[in-house]
Amino acid sequence: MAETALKAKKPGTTTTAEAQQELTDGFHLVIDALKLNGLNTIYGVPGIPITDFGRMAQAAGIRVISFRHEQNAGNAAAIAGFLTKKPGICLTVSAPGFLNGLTALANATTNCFPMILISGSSEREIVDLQQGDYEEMDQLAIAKPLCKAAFRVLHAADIGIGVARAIRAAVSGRPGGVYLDLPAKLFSQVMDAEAGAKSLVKVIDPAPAQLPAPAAVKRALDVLKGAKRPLIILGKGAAYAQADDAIRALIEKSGVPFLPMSMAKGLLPDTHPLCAGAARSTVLKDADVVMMIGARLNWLLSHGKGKTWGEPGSKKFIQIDIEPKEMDSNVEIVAPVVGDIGSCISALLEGMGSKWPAAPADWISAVNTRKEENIAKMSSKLMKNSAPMDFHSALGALRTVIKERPDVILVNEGANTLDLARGVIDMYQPRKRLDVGTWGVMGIGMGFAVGAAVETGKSVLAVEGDSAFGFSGMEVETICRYNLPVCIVVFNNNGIYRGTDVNPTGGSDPATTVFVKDARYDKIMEGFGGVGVHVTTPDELSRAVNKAIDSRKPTLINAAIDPAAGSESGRIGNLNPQSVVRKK
Ligand code: ADP
Ligand code: TPW
Ligand code: MG
Repeated sequence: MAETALKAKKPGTTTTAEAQQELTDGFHLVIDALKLNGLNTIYGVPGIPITDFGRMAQAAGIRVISFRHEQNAGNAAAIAGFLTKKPGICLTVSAPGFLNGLTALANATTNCFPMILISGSSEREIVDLQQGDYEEMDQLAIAKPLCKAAFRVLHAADIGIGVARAIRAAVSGRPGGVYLDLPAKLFSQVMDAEAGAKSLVKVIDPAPAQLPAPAAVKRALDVLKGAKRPLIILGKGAAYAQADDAIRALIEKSGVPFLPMSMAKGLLPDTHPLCAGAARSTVLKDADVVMMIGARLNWLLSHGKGKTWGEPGSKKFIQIDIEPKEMDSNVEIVAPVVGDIGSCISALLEGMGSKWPAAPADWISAVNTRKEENIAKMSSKLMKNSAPMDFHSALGALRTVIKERPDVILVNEGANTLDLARGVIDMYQPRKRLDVGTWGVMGIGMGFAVGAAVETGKSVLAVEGDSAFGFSGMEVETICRYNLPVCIVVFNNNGIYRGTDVNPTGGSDPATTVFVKDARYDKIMEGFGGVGVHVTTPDELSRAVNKAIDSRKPTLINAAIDPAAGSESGRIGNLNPQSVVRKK
C-alpha cells in the first residue's frame, strides 16, 4: 500500500503531523486489488476516463500493453486467461471502446476462457436520465447478456469486493468473461489509506476443485468397460484444465484412441500411437462409446448426430464437464461426470484400478489401418516445392518447422488456411495451438499472438489467411513497439477463400470476395521497423520462418498462394447456404 498511497492533508485540518492522514483513491485501490491477486498484466487502449489509470498501473509495476483497437486487446486478455487459468484483464474507455472490447468478451465467454473487461463509464446520474453525457451508454445492461457476470462499483470502499467477485466469477465453475463497470467518478474518490488497504480481498482458492460423485465415476467406467469400439474426445476444456499428466495416464492405461479438438491438439502429441486425428471420420462414425473430456457436442461435432456419427442410436456418450447444464444438450449422455477435469480424471484413474482390460485389438487395428491410409494420401501433397504454392505445399513447410520447434505457439485463422493447417500441422505440446474456437471468429490473430507472446515469452507463429489477418492487422505496430517474438505468415491467395471471383455484372467493381491482387503485406511490417519477407516457394517460406524464430524479431512473411487453390468456406462449405433460384 505504502508505495502507492497518497500523502495528503485531511481537508480543513491544521498542518501538524498528527493531523496528517494518509489517503488513497479509486485509481490506487483498483491497481492494488489487481496486484494483490497476482493480476500483473493489463491489455487495453487508453482514453477518458482511464488514461491516468493506465499510467499509474504502469508506474506501479503492472505490465500495461496498449493496443490499436480494443477487440485485439480483449482477445489478448482472453487467450491470457486460457493459457494461465487466471483472468486476463482488458481495459477500455466508455461506450465505443467498451463495445469494441465487448466482442472479445462475448467470444471469451463462448469459448470458456476467463477474462475481465474493465471499462470506464460515464456519470450514472446523466446516463440514467439519458441527458447526453460524453460517451453515454448503459454499459452494464448491455454487457450482462453477453458474458458470465457483470458488476458495477460505485464506492471506493467496494473496489476490493468488486474485483474479488469478478475474479471468482471468471475462473470458478465453467470459466468465462466478466464485465466490471467503473464509473469515472470512482477513480478519484478518496478514502483513508488504511481502511482502503483493509477493504481489499485476496481471493482464496478462486477456482475450487469440484469433485465428481463416486457413483457417476463408477457409471462412466462401467460404460467404458463395456465398449467394443471406444473413443475419447479431448476438447479445449481439457487443455485449459492443465491436467496433462493425468489425461495422458488415462488414455494410455485404457488404450483408447483419442481425437483432439482443434485447441486440444498437442495435449498428447498428434504423433502418439493412440491419436486418431488422421482417422477422424472413421472413429466418429464407428465408435460405440464416446467419452467427451472438456468438449461440447456443438456444431463442431455435428451435435452428436447425423451422418457423421453413423447409425442413429449406435453410440453411448460419457461426458466429463464442470458445467452440469451441458449434459444432454444435444443428445442423451448415459454417463455424465460433473466436476473439474483434474479431479474427474484422477477419480477415473483410481476407479480403473490395476487390472483394466486392454481396448479391443480389432478396433485398434481398424483405426490404425485407416490412419496409415490417410497419412500416406496426404504426404505426397505436402512435399511439392512449386510456385505458386498451394495450401498443402506451404503447410508442409510449416509442419516441419513445428516438428523441429514444438514449443513454438501456433496461432491460426482463416478458412482454407485454418482448416487445412489444423489437419496438416501436427502439434506436440499442450496449449500450443490457439485458433478461432467455438464461433469460428476472424480477428483473433494479432490479439492472441500478442497475448501468447507476453504471457509465455515463447515465440509465436501466426498462420493467417489474408482476409483473417486484415481484421487485426494494425496490431503489427503493437508487435513492433513491444518487440515481441511474433512471426506472422500471411497466406495470400488474393481473397476470401480464393482470389479468382469476378463481378457477375462485368462492371468495374471487384467481386465481393477478392482483394487487391498480389498485395505485399510484408511492407506493412517494414513500415513499423519489423522484418518483411515475400516468398513464393515452400523452401523460401521455411527459411524465412526459421530465421524469424531464431532472431525473435517481429516478422511478417507474405506467402504467395495460388489464388485458385482454396474452396468456398474451407471445410465447412456444407454450412454455407447457396441460392438455387439465382437470377441472371
Ligand atoms: P472444443 O471446442 O475444443 O470442443 P468446447 O469449448 O466446446 O471445446 O468445450 C469446452 C468444455 O470444457 C466446456 O463445456 C467447459 O464447461 C468445459 N471445461 C472448461 N474448463 C473445465 C475444467 N477445468 N473442468 C471441467 N470442464 C471444463
Ligand atoms: C468476425 C466470415 C469466415 S472465414 C473468412 C471470413 C471473412 C475469411 C477467409 O479468407 P482468408 O482464408 O482468411 O483469406 P482463405 O485461406 O480461405 O483464403 N467476420 C467474422 N468472422 C467470420 N468468421 C467471418 C466474418 C469468414
Ligand atoms: Mg485468403
